Amino acid sequence: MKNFRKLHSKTAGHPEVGITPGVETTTGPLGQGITNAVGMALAEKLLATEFNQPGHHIVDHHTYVFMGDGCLMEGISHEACALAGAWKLNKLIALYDDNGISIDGQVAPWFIDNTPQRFAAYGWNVIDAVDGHDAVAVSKAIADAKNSADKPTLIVCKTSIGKGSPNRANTSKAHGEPLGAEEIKLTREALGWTHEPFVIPKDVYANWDAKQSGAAREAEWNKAFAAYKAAHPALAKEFVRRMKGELPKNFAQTAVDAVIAAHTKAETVASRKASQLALEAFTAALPEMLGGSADLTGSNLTNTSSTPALRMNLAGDVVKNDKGQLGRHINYGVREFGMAAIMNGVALHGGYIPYGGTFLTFSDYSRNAIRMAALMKQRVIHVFTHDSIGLGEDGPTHQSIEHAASLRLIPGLDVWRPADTTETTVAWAVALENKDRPTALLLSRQNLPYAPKSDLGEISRGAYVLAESSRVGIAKAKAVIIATGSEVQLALKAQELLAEKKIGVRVVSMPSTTTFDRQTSSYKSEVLPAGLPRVAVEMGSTDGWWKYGVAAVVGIDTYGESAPAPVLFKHFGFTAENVAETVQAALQRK
Ligand SMILES: Cc1ncc(C[n+]2csc(CCOP(=O)(O)OP(=O)(O)O)c2C)c(N)n1
Repeated sequence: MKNFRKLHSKTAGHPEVGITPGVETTTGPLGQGITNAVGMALAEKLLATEFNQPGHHIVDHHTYVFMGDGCLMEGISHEACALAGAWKLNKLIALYDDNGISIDGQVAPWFIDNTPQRFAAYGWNVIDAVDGHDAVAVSKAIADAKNSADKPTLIVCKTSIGKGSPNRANTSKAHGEPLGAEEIKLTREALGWTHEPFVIPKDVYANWDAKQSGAAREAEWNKAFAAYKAAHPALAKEFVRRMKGELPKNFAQTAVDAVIAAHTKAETVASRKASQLALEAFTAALPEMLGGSADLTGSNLTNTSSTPALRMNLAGDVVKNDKGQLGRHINYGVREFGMAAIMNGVALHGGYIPYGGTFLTFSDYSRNAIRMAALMKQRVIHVFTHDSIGLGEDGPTHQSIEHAASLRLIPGLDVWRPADTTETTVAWAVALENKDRPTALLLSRQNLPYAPKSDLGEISRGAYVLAESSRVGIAKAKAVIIATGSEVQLALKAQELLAEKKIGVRVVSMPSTTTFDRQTSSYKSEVLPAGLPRVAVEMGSTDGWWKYGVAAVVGIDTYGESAPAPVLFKHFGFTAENVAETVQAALQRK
């Protein structure tokens, strides 16, 4: 504690997972902790359903969460807690620090919700008016909560912020600022606390020291697991693999097979459909994949034949479908932010690789949870479809402009915008293999013709030479066109148009700038040779492209329009002719 908020200390300003032992999630952005907890409790319930056997309850724990007024004011708490009720997460126990104070002061003028009634309406068990300073009362409430057979429990703990401080208790001044020497003195007197700073009295230490009892509980579990392993060796092995987050040994082969199958079929489909085709293979091979969509399943195409919808019966048990399969595609409802932060909780718990879909434009709703996944190094995969003006008639509210560029700015997040079935399959494989980073897959609504390619090995490096100028009969390239996703087709057509004018260009497909940026400088300069002018083509903000030393960007820095996609492509200059002219202009300027 002496190092509180000092550089590289274990006691950061907000607790961070992976830095401080015992911290299970990084919290700080209010409302996401409770939402992570819902994800953790869901993971526990699903794992228990999958792995527990009669007489062997190896997955059997409660999920506890502390939350304050701030968490409950945040909209995301509504998204998450409504789902916790619907999913009957009876082993989720939330303790609400009901002190009536937030940073601006007494919350009464701006927070008048009847919280117990609100949670009862979500289908929660509510234990109201517990004295939060009375450990025995809280303990009794927790014991009661554990008896809840089919509902999560909210324990409303009435507390005073800064209890004991004569002048600061029950005021927002007790929230974050130090009490100061004089008030500390008065508080010590009021509480009768005579010990020196940082001295923990022996009896207090002994009461809080859980090393022995914890070790005993751990030994108990290890014994139970050994018995489980003896009775169910295959399941036990699979459980260990799943909890370690390791892919099955044959995954690399599964991925190669899926990529080659996509390449061989060379289908013309939307990349969202290509994603579903890849998912069909990967969800069959990976029982840990836990899918979902924020009420856009038919648009995001996140479901497959091995991922039926997750459903609970009235008792709260996960039910099997008529084929005997357990549900593992989640209808999150229209709750993008909730979905993203619940997926973080699922990933943190372990045992599952969560993925979920919505339209790319609504990634903004999820954005802070995506950022948290990156900060926490969690493998969470976002399926963002309808990735550009190519969605057409729905218009500017739904057409992503700045989203690809802004997602690429999140450190530690991989962003893929694949051009066809093969690139989409590679993107999925890399996302699944990237154990310690989240991924956003940006996918088209509209069909994309297959981009013929000779080498599949370099796609996973984020960018590769898709078509040398020799493809169109010209020995030497004078320029490079860099394109992503749906615009790779434009680049190939522009290459043909330029060939008619005896101008050779190389087409580089760059499905993942974030992945390409991590490659060696020699690979980068192989793909983007020095001296050749570069033109980037992407239906989105031009900002991010200048770092690749481009001479021009065919992009879009305004909002889109509502019209059929082909009309919009022409209107905004996404034609092969315009790309070719832009390259010619760049060559003339050289
Ligand atoms: C999303 C988000 N918005 C704002 C903040 C800044 N903030 C930190 S604590 C707080 C008030 C929290 O009030 P409450 O939960 O009642 O905590 P208490 O004052 O009782 O400690 C705010 C606004 C934050 N951490 N996260």
